[in-house]
Parts: sequence; structure tokens; C-alpha cells
Amino acid sequence: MEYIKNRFFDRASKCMAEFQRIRKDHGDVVLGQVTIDQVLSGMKGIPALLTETSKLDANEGIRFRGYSIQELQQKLPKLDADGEPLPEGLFYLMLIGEIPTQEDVENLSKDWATRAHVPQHVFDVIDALPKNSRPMTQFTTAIIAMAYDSVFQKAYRAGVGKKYYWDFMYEDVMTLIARLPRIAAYIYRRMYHNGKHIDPNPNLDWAGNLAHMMGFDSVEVKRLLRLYMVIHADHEGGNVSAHTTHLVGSALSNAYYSFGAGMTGLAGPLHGFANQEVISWINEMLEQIGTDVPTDEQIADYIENTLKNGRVVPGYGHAVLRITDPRFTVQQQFAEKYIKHDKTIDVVNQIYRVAPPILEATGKIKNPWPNVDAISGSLLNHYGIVEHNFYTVLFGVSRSLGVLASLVYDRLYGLPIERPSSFPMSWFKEKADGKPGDC
Ligand code: HAX
Repeated sequence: MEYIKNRFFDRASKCMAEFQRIRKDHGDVVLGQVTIDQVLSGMKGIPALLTETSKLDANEGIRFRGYSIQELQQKLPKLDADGEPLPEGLFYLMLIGEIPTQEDVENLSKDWATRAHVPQHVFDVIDALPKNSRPMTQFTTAIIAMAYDSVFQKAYRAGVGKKYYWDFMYEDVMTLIARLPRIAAYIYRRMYHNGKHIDPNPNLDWAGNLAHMMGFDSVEVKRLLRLYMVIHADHEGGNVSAHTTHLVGSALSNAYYSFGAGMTGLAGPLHGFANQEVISWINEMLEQIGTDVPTDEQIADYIENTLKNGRVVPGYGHAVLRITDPRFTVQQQFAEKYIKHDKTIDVVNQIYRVAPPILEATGKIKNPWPNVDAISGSLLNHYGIVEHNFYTVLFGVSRSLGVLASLVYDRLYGLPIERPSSFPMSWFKEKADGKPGDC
């Protein structure tokens, strides 16, 4: 499978030359100004990162290498014409910048299948944790445990030259991605199926094999997981899981450490954990109201109470987006195509009608529309993946595709250690008031 690596290098090395030229000859070009509000509101909108794999537009949503989700559904290779694109194809697109052929994705599937063996010590580490440890604790622990195998780390210690870093990072990245479905499925079966594990089927695609190892072999679940893995794969470089992976990688930490750190960020309730929170919040609401077919008024009251209690309405709002997340819409379309009737999905659609005006009326929530997490759990739930504590792990498996493709670029470009400046409150006070002073 060296040809995938060679294709990446052929294409990306042209960009590397541009990176070096721009940095050297145009390093003093001003990109914008930074306001106090931007710094104090979580660095929103500050152009601060170089990320090749995808770009997020506030009013349009995500584009992967320029392609919207709808375009990916048309252009990326599938296993059958009626199905969903293969995540392998999206990884290829993010890494190389070109839409792959069917043969390219089949080769990538085969490459990952040959790398997918998980060493026994990783299972031992998972098994050493209490069975009811949070799935994301087990997932990140397993990822960090695999650093033992890092070829990048070994090469660095052996003194390999900086210009070869990307090659070793590529090897770690491919191996790590290949192993994740097995690890996720292992945690799932350990927690919810008495440790009765299902062997991988090397003839299946990456997402299909994940469904299989979790115990779901229907065509529809495999299609759903392929779609799920595509839409959660990347959301440009500034989101917490992507930025953390990139930041930790800038210290030349290996891919396992970097991605493991990113996953601890994904586990936060304002980020990937929101996909679990949505289902918990809906269940709590239905329990409190005492029905699974609530009226719009009952839902509105519950939302008002959530806000009154100082809690967030999970699945709504976004740090960048100012529209309904296209990743929400494409999942709604999946539900319309395959699912005739499901009470939880009906409630999700009802919340979509009821919540935005209430959130908008607060006057402070910048985006009252649903994000990807508002619906993803209800689809999994429909197909029998009812253990919602596990949902963020599935998000994490998918997120590897974008953030790890980016990590290969980081090492190819030779991006240096990241080190922004920080200041005490007295400095901000001086900037704001024009005179120094303590708080
Ligand atoms: N419910 C209640 N309040 C909300 C809200 C929501 N859904 N979304 C934003 N707000 C509040 C913020 O907490 C903030 O309040 P304070 O001023 O009192 O601190 C105010 O509105 C302004 O926030 P914002 O500028 O609109 O949003 P942020 O960029 O600060 O935060 C979040 C973006 C996604 C974190 C936020 O919208 C949120 O907490 N949403 C609910 C959790 C969620 O769904 N997270 C998943 C996001 C998608 C993702 O990353 N998936 O992985």
C-alpha cells in the first residue's frame, strides 16, 4: 500500500514548498486584528491554525477539501449505489486532496485490515479498569497504552532527521486508525455483552467491521455507521478535539498521545459528550412529563426550565455555525429514508420545531439551531445501540480520520511547537482602560 503514502507525499510536498516560501517571504503579512472579546470568548474567529483537511463556514457548514456533505454522498465511492460513502474515501480525500477511485478505497480498506491487530496488552489494560469505568476513559486509556508501539517515537529516539518525521507519523496514524474499531467494539462488548467478543472480519470495510464487531450485521446499521463515520470525521482545526490533538502533537508527542489527549477533550459535555447528553435530556424530559408523546407546550416548558436552571440545552448551539448543522440535516434524511416511525426521533423533530425560537429569545445564544449531536443518538438508539454512554466513543473513532490526517501534515510541514502568549487580568485592564491597575 506504499502507493497511498507516495501519492500523499507527491501532492503534499508541493504544498510544503509553498508553506516554506510563504513563511519565509511573506511572514509579515497581517491577517487581521484580535479584539479583547475574541480572546476572552475562547479565541473565537482568530485566524490561528493551519488545517488542510476541512473548512467550516458559519452559514453553510462543513466542507471537506471543498466538498459539502451532499457532494461527498454523490462523489465518494460506496459499496453499493444506494448506500452511504465509505469513510476510507473521506480519509483519502482529506489526506491527499483528491476524490479516490473505488480501487483506492478498497486498497485503503485492505491496508487498514492488515494493520488492525490490537496487541494483547491493550486489551489487558482495558480489562484492568473497572467494568463500569466510563467508555471514554476506557477508550482513551487504550489509545495511550498503544504508544508502546509508536514507530515515530522509536525513530525520534534513534535520531532520525526532521524531514522524515512525517513518514513515521504516517505509519503510526494508519495503524492507530486501523485499530480503533476493534478497540471500540471491545469496550462495547465488554460493558454491555458480558465480554462476549466478536472477531473482526478482515473482508469488511472499516465501518462495516465496527458494526459487525459490536454485534450489528444488518445492512442498515452498516450504512448508518458509514454515514456517521463520514460526518463526524472533521470540523476544521479549531474544535477542542482537533486543536488538542494538534497542540499535543506540536511537542512531537506521538500520534497515540496526541489523539488520546484530543479524545479527553471530545469527552467534555460541550463537545462530543453532548451526543449522550441529548438522549439523557430527552429521557429525563419524557420521564418528568410522564409521556413519550409530549405536546409542543410541554417541550417548550421543559426547555424554559432547563435554561432557568442554568443548564444548556444539549444538541443546540455552536461556536462557529449560525445555521442548522448540515450534519443534523443529513441524519434527518437518513431517518426519513429508512425509519418509518420512532418515538424518540419524532421527539427530536418536535424539539427542532420548538427549541430555536425559545433559544433565540434569550438574546444571548448566538446559534439557536441544532448541531450534529441533536439527532445522532436517536438514530443509534433506533437500531438497538441503546447504550448512550457509549456514543462519544463512536464519535471518537470517526474523529480520528480528520485529526490524524492533519497530524501527518503537521509533521510534513514541520510545524513548530505551539506557544501563544498569555497575560494576566491587569494587562487586559490596561488595554481596556488605558491605565495599569490590579483587579
Ligand atoms: N443552551 C443554553 N445556553 C446556551 C446554549 C444552549 N444550547 N448554547 C449557548 N448557550 C449560552 C452559553 O452557555 C453562553 O452563556 P453565558 O454567556 O451565560 O456563558 C451564551 O449562550 C453564549 O454562548 P454562544 O457564544 O452562543 O456559544 P459558545 O460558542 O460559547 O458555545 C456551545 C458553543 C456549543 C458550547 C454551546 O452552544 C453549548 O453549550 N451547546 C450545548 C452543548 C452542545 O450541544 N455541544 C455540542 C456542540 C457541537 C460539538 O462540538 N459536537 O461535538
